[in-house]
Amino acid sequence: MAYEIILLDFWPSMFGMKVRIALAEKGLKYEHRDEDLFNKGPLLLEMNPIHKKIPVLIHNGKPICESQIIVQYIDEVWKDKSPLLPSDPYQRAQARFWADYIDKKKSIMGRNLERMENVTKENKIKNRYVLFYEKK
Ligand SMILES: N[C@@H](CCC(=O)N[C@@H](CS)C(=O)NCC(=O)O)C(=O)O
Repeated sequence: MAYEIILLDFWPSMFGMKVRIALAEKGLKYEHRDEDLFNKGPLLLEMNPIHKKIPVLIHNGKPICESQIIVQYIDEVWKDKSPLLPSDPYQRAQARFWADYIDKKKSIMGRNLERMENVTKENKIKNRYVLFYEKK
């Protein structure tokens, strides 16, 4: 079966997880493709030529990049199913604040781990997620 939605992802990614939660909340079926971030596939490079990062949502062949933008897109396209944000503008602002806060924390964590020395390429990405969960 050909899916109209494809998610280019990397399973431990918190950015990808955010998109997976949004898709699950909406009850959408999609094809999940795990990318090797050390050897990026041609589809990822074609669909996200600017950042070359996951997650990328491909909807009817068209790419949407950046997790916050993807979540917003999902909410707008499937607006009749389980709204992702509260209807009250103040509550919506609060929800957006915490989403932004978590994104910034994730980015800082990623950068710090990139700077770590004596870490092999293969272990770098594994350590990133192990350290994150140990710190929680
Ligand atoms: N701001 C982006 C961040 C995405 C991101 O950092 N993705 C990481 C995996 S968690 C990635 O693809 N890294 C590959 C690279 O930096 O080359 C978003 O919210 O989607």
